[in-house]
Amino acid sequence: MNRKISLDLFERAKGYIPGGVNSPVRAFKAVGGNPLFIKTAKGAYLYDEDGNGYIDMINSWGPMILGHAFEAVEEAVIKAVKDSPSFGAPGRREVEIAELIVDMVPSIEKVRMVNSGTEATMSAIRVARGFTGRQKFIKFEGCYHGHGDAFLIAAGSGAVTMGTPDSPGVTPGTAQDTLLAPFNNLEFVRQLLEENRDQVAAIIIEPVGGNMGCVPPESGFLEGLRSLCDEHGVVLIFDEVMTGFRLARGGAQERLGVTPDLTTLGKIIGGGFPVGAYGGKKEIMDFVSPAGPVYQAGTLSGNPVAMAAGLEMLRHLDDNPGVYSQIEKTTTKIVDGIKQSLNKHGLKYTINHIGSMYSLFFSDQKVTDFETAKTCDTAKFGKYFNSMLEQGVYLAPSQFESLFISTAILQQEIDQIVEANDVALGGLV
Ligand code: KE4
Repeated sequence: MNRKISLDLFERAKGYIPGGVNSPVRAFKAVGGNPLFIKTAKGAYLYDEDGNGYIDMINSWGPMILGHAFEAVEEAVIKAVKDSPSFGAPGRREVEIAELIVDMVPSIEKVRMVNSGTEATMSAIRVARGFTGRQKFIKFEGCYHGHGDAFLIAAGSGAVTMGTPDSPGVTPGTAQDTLLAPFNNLEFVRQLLEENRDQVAAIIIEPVGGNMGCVPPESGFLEGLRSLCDEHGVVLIFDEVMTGFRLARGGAQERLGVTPDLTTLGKIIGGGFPVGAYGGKKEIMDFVSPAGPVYQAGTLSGNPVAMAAGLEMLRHLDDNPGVYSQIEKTTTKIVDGIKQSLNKHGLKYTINHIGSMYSLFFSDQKVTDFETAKTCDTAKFGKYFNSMLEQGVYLAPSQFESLFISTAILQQEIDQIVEANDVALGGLV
């Protein structure tokens, strides 16, 4: 494929933007090659500046669940922008989307809109600390909650599981309050809570891991976290930035039947616009300013155009629950096709799949946490990724990302995706 314009744009970008991109994973560093600069997208397809078309399996990292340029969302945005893009004052749509989120997500009684998933998780931790008066919180290795300092923490060395900074610029003072545990390891969490009795404000988790590749919780794990949080007076936070409104109308918490105290949201909630949110129990959320003492603010929070996009997307999902069975069936057909190719080529790679999320792991081990995810052959994944790209299928440019299926992917696209997988996997033998 000719990608000269993308290449020229990337060279220009590197002169003005760190790494030439506005978010690191987009630079294709994990897979080799150069990023595509996208000119337009419609339905299941992305089109780069050189006019090459690709079936989109990332869908903007989740938001484009209805495919690109969904007309009802587009119309709502065009209508809203004519009334001015921003007021910096309350608007009707903020009330309407809050009412709808409370109706759709089982655990949310009150919700605050912010501008990204990172803002949502940062704020949720702050309010959990303010509500409990405690400082520490537990996160899980391989779970990503945005780029807030408190989350950029690697597992500490040795028995003490106090975190260590995972990025320059994050201070030891910050890291000392972040405790790390392996995903799907309830016993480890039980011990952490015993060792830090009455010091832990919150446990934050992706109820289905998406940032180490797709890693569902093992049976009883989330239920066990719920019980431990009740026993220790700890706020259970489900980071549903990825899974919210994707795995079910009410997100992973509805699908898996475990109710958190707080939920963080993003991606789909904005219909493609920069929106995040955090919400949950009234008694906790009423600690948030100006109702309570925990400060949090945002110039463009509840922006009318972004609210119009998010409202239209959530309304469509709320009115069309068949979307969820449709994208689950589509994903199952794709996964079954890949499994047939793996068997055909004698490859022992493993696949994790839930709803409209899946990951093909280049490892013969069952992937249940970050340690097992790291056994993957990332060089082989890079070859596979680029072969798929050459065949017009746009995957996440990292082994440690989930894929997201949209309603715009129909039988024709399924057939092309499965065929491309067969060629790409065959090329690795
Ligand atoms: P944002 O700040 O990127 O809106 O959201 C951060 C975030 C929080 N929680 C979860 C579970 C997330 O997956 C994310 C962001 N997801 C990544 C995809 N792995 C966004 C893509 C990127 O960083 O460019």
